[in-house]
Amino acid sequence: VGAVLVLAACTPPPAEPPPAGAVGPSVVPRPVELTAGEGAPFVLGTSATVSADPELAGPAAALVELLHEDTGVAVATGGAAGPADADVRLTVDPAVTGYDGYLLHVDDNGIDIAAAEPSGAFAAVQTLRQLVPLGDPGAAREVPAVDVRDHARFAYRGAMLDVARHFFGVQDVERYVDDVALLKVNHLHLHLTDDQGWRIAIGSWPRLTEVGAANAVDGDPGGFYTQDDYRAIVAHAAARGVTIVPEIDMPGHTNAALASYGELNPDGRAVPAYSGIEVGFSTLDPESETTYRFVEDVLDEVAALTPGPYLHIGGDESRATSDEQYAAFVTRAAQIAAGTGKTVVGWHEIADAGPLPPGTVGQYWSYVRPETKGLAQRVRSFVDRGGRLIMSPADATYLDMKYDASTPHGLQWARGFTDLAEAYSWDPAQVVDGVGDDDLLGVEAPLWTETLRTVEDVESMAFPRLAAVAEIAWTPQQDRQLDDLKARLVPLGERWDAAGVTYTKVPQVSWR
Ligand code: TNX
Repeated sequence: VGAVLVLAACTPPPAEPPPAGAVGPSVVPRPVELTAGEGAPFVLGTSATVSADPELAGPAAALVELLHEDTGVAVATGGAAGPADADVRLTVDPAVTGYDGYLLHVDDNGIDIAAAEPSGAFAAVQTLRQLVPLGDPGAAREVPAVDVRDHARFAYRGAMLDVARHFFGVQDVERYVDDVALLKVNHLHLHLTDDQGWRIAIGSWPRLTEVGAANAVDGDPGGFYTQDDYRAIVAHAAARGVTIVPEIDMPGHTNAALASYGELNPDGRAVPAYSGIEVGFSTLDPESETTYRFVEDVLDEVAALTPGPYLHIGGDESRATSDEQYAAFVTRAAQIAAGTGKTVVGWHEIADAGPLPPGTVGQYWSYVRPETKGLAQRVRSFVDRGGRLIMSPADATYLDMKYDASTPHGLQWARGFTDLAEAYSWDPAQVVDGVGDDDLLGVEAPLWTETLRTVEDVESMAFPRLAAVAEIAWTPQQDRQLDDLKARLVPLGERWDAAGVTYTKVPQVSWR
């Protein structure tokens, strides 16, 4: 980190970016290897065809849909004279290595994508989209001849959306899935429950949404997902190669549940709904068997809706329980979660419980330079117990922090403003002493929504910073340079404009 910062500080200010059309192929996150080809470009005509090995039908379907959305060109599956004759050909190649690894070759004869797994082909689809020039809808485009060999640094590249403080409907969440998938983010963590709202219908505890979903921060309208809504989100995400990670936050951050059912409260009485933004005041009754029946019923239903491997049990900021009660609660809740067959994930505080199920993943949300005494040892305990870590340092990855004093929404508690440089200039393997690449599952950028009401608010906070965090999670550390990222954000910004994605034109980038 130090070296990157020093370099950035000594580098002269970036030159004006070249005019539109003159930039070479530009992709975010930066691929491991991208070589411009010598030959002629591929002319993507006013209609195009895609063929794929059966194992890659998912990414091929995504390409057909997205390429049409991006260009207005009619795109269909199959080739005129057979699969080999299609414009884009997706082939399984077991020799392609690395997390979500793929090869992408473009010449005047067509476009070839090779990957060992569907996840690699999904990544290739997003690279290809960024190589297709913008143009009038339906018009032919020249895709530059190029050779890409690429794979991710980390298996888990995440974004989190808090749908509890403010509710975001199915369409908004699906739009955010599409937004993050462009950046090869492959997990969307949904923070489904908090003090202000419970957002997922649970058949065995219906008052959670009958009562607990009505509210949001500032008394704004609430809302919730029926189980069918939730399945629709999961399916939409899967069609983009994105896994949904559901979070039920416990034992704190539970006022909405405590308002719905008196028997979950330590004194047996339901509390009023909460519309403020304080944290740390609520807790499920850690001494009551009813609580554990509740936890089991809820986690069973959520796990049944979840094809993905992870189940997040929260565990943050539980300041209304004693240390002993907290440890005992989390130990049991984690066991119940593991009993569903899922890998347990929790905010890093759950390190204080134990024993945790083997493989439990901790999500680190302290700072890039940890301040809390003893934190490194607590965080390393996940690795010692056979689990791994997701890095979400709040002063770099919390997308709800203001960029600067001009940001209309957002908070500032995580060491003040977070500009593009701060979001980008850190190395996940240099945060916690003794935690290196092999101990990391990946990186996630959470977006808390106390101050955010609309999907435009969400996008303006996420972009461009999520592009920086996604690149940290994808691109080798030695290949990342802030000035280079800034140059590649210029054409990405034009893509966001064309797609109607709201982003913040941070002054550090020479947006066109
Ligand atoms: C801390 S980070 C929280 C959330 C807030 C967020 C606001 C964490 C695990 N908990 O409850 O929404 O700060 O930035």
